[in-house]
Amino acid sequence: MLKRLFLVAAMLTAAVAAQAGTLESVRQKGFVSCGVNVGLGGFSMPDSKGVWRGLDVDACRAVAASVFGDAEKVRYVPMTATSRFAALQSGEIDILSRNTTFTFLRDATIGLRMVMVNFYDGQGFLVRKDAKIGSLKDLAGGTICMLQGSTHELNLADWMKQHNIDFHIVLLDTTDVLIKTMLSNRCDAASSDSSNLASIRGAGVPNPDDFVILPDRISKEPLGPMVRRADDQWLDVVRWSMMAMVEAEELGVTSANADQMLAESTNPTVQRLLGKSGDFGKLLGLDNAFALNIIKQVGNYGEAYERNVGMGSSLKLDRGPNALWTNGGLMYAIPFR
Ligand SMILES: N[C@@H](CCC(=O)N[C@@H](CS)C(=O)NCC(=O)O)C(=O)O
Repeated sequence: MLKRLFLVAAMLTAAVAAQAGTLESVRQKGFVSCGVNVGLGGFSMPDSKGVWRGLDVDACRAVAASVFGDAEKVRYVPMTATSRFAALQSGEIDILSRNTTFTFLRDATIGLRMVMVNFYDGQGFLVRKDAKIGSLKDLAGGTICMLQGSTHELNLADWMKQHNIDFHIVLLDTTDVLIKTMLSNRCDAASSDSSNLASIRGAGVPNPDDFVILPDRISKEPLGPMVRRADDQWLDVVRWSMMAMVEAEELGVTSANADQMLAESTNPTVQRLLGKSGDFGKLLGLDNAFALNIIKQVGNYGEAYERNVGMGSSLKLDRGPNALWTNGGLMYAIPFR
């Protein structure tokens, strides 16, 4: 009995130690170490001045705003599709925010935890317009190029099995190589998350009008950040930082009106979100103004979407499934109460 109690106590101590983990170490080093894509327009890419921008970058900035009251306190660590998980497991990075798909196996077997979807996507296909291909089935027997270490290979294998259609699959290392191989006519199609293809079509090839994205979507690719397992406090910090951006959009709180809403809004949810009541920040080990800081410095989810991948960006993706649930989409904040 005593031994069992001791064991439980030891496990609890270990759990508490793990919980003290990342938030504390991030505070001590003074920045959030964020694993991002080496360069994917709209998601994570340095601009002409070397400033990182994108929807995945904004997830990192939101967490920095929560922890430090300063969205700039992030160090970006570029990751390839294959290096990303080990970097998070080893503690090299605190968050992996790199157009990463949530799947059962990634959640259950690699010591990591999915936080929250920040972009609902699906696997698509980019083809040359002059090939006059209308759908994936027209490509039967053709060569499809994609990146290794991604979800895409298995998705396509499943699809081929289901439809009894075969393709020749070529696996490549980086997006740059994928684009070059596509441009040299060695692939009939490039396959990836459709947002990825939009970014390649928009900025990766010399003439976007030479390429089209087929209407087929063969998979669900819910993208979002991951953290290490057994660090519930850090998981909460990252999850509720992102949730705050969606809740703010639902409530109509923006970077422009947040201060005014804090001063004037009589809506109890707005008051809790912005830290006027409820002590929600403290409950996460943060300042009660954590969400206010995010909204002022990074914006609500809709602002981040439009600026990075929506109408204010070169990608011009409509909200689609990433619209708020109140507008027929899937973005839905768990209530702040
Ligand atoms: N969402 C998928 C795909 C992520 C992915 O790595 N996509 C490639 C497609 S082009 C990419 O971003 N490559 C950038 C690079 O490594 O250069 C996953 O999590 O496996």
